[in-house]
Amino acid sequence: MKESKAVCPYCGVGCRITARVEGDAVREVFADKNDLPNRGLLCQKGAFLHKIFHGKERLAHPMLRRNRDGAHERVSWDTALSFVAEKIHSLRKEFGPDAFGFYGSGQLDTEASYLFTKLMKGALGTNHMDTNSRLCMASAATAYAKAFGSDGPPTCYDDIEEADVFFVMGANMAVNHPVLFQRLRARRSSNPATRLIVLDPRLTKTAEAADLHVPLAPGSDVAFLLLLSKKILELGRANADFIASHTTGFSEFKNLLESIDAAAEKKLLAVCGITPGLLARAVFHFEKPAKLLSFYCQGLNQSTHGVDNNLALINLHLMLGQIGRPGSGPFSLTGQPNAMGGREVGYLSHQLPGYRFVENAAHRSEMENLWGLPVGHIHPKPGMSAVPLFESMREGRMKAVWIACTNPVASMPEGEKIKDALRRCELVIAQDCHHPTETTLFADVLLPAAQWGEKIGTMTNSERLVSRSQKLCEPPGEALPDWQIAALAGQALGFSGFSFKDAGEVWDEIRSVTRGRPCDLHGMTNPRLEAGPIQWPCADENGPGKARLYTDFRFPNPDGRARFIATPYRPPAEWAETDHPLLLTTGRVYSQWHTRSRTGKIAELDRLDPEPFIEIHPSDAERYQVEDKAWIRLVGKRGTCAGKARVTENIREGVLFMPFHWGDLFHPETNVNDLTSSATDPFSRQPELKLAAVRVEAM
Ligand SMILES: Nc1nc2c(c(=O)[nH]1)N[C@H]1C(S)=C(S)[C@@H](COP(=O)(O)OP(=O)(O)OC[C@H]3O[C@@H](n4cnc5c(=O)[nH]c(N)nc54)[C@H](O)[C@@H]3O)O[C@H]1N2
Ligand SMILES: Nc1nc2c(c(=O)[nH]1)N[C@H]1C(S)=C(S)[C@@H](COP(=O)(O)OP(=O)(O)OC[C@H]3O[C@@H](n4cnc5c(=O)[nH]c(N)nc54)[C@H](O)[C@@H]3O)O[C@H]1N2
Ligand code: SF4
Ligand SMILES: [Mo]
Repeated sequence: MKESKAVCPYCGVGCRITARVEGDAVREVFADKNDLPNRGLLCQKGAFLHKIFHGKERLAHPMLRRNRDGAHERVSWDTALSFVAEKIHSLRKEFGPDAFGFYGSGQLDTEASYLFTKLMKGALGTNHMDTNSRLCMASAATAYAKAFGSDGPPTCYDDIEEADVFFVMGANMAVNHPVLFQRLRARRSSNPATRLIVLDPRLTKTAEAADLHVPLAPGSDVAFLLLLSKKILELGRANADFIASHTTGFSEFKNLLESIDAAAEKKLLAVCGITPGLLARAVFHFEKPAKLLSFYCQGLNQSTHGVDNNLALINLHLMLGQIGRPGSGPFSLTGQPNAMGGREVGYLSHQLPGYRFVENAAHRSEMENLWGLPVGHIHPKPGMSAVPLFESMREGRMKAVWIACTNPVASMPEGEKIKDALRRCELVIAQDCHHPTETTLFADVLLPAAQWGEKIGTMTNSERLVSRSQKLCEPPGEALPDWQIAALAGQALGFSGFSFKDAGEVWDEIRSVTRGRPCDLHGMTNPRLEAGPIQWPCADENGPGKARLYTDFRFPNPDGRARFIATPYRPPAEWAETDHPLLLTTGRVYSQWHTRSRTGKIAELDRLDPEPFIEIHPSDAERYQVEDKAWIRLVGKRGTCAGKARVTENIREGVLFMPFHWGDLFHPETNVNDLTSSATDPFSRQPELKLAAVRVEAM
């Protein structure tokens, strides 16, 4: 039996795993107590990782369908990639650079994300490349950049052991970042003076563990944060020294808070759907100086005012001076295992590697230099983000798309529109380790990817910790690591700069393009990463990484200061009305991962939550004659969706909750994204997946 180290491929906690391998079989996985960041802990999804190799429906060979009515036939890699290259060149020649786009994933490792970025934005000179991070981290990344001058969480997990008050907003950590939440619980039991405040329309497992749960109405976070900040200001708790020395924009923020008179306060409380008493109980926890650590995720990000939600929370931290010191800071929880690494190498349509931006002329010229491209080759405008990318396919403008490591037919809002988009596309390429998925069914070309454990790859977790995963076993058939598929594609398209002998060589190039940047990976040589994970920035090959950012209170904005950005309350894109009187919000359960292509095939996990359900408050159940465990249909403005009713007092009256795990391969009527909306945040372009108006019908 051999032991090898890997990183869990599910959530952004980024747990390190030791795998016991016998021959080519992964026998068991466990966590070593000396390994960071999880110190011996794993959740159930991580603990059953050895079972993902037994899953059925693996895609093991390249497959091609030359016409849509025919079946996929097995072909060689050469045939598949020459077919793809020829088609892409001819479509671009005929219809221009908008004819081809790429849609990737925060589950690709950094090596693959980088090479696809280099292929699209560098070699092909198009920024029409986006990823599922647009549905996930875009609002958080945009807000960090607006406030501090750069993306990147300033905090680290060790802050948990230093914090006094935990403020968890729009995140169900007990379910979605379980190992981190265990650490938070441990801190609370060893130090009972610490406080946990949870803001969520549902009494989640996370909220159950809290000192105070505020069951605010969906979409009301800015309203709540304005009220909270106003009361804290009135208590005289603003940190005047910090504000004067290290920030700009406080007077506008203060004016906004002071403009909230008694009538406006009443209105904002009504928006939140909470009593003044509940607000007072929240304010109480801020009366004395305390180290404040805030965790937040999709409850804030997936909104038409997702950036405002983030900024409103950052404003609170700046006002209290709660950043850059141990135990404090606004900590954006990363969803996917490598949504951080992908951003570091510029995989969203407005980014370039090294936290550079497409719109910045100096950044473009630096990348042209590093990539050996002619001056002016990189397109100066951000490409289409996820929603418009698929919209342009539906409108017939984009003719070809390459989809890697994501299942947009099940995970994008308005699933039916995504299907239409793929039907209208002349060429759909899907790179996945499974087939069928809701998306691969629409593909002309299927490219088999090696999955976790079958390849070497590097990922960055929520706390900027960069971790290398080892190869544990061989991939099935002809499946290849994603980075290698990107490299072969670059070669097939006729570009230089795409031959690499191994993943380590790709990593060395990534180190060089992040050198001197905020997310500096230069010091992380391959041998160092083989020995263990390191946090960025790490400039020096012999120096350590950095646990916390902004400890000197200098921010990467040109004036070195952090910015207050005043955020008035704005209502969501849609709201309950006569025909659609209930508000649906969506999310996750503990045992399933997204569209279930892995967790749905592991019996031990699947049986914990085997079918789609809809949480509904007893009063609403009575009003609409819904019985517990009965199948009900939700009718929204864009479609319908069915699930089993769960009548529970754990959800606000007027609000429903349904997880998005069960796409239409499970059942043609269970995709909750047939109901969700494509309305997006004006700054981050992240869609409002957390709110749709619906009515209930019996089935
Ligand atoms: N088990 C499991 N773990 C996962 C994943 C998974 O699929 N399964 N996915 C990973 C990924 S990619 C991500 S992005 C993260 C997501 O992690 P989370 O963001 O924690 O997950 P969600 O369940 O989508 O949403 C969190 C909470 O937001 C609440 N919410 C809804 N609307 C609002 C609102 O307007 N305001 C507030 N304050 N709260 C609101 C919901 O009730 C829900 O409890 O999880 C990661 N971890
Ligand atoms: N209603 C609603 N919708 C949502 C959300 C929500 O909260 N509510 N959350 C959004 C968020 S935050 C996210 S992150 C997305 C996630 O949505 P998706 O990314 O679409 O979901 P996954 O099921 O993780 O899809 C990953 C795909 O990659 C494949 N895969 C796994 N490993 C590999 C690999 O190593 N290489 C390759 N090439 N393929 C691999 C899997 O088989 C699977 O088909 O969903 C979004 N959609
Ligand atoms: S907490 Fe996240 S990273 Fe850790 S084992 Fe569970 S799913 Fe994997
Ligand atoms: Mo996500």
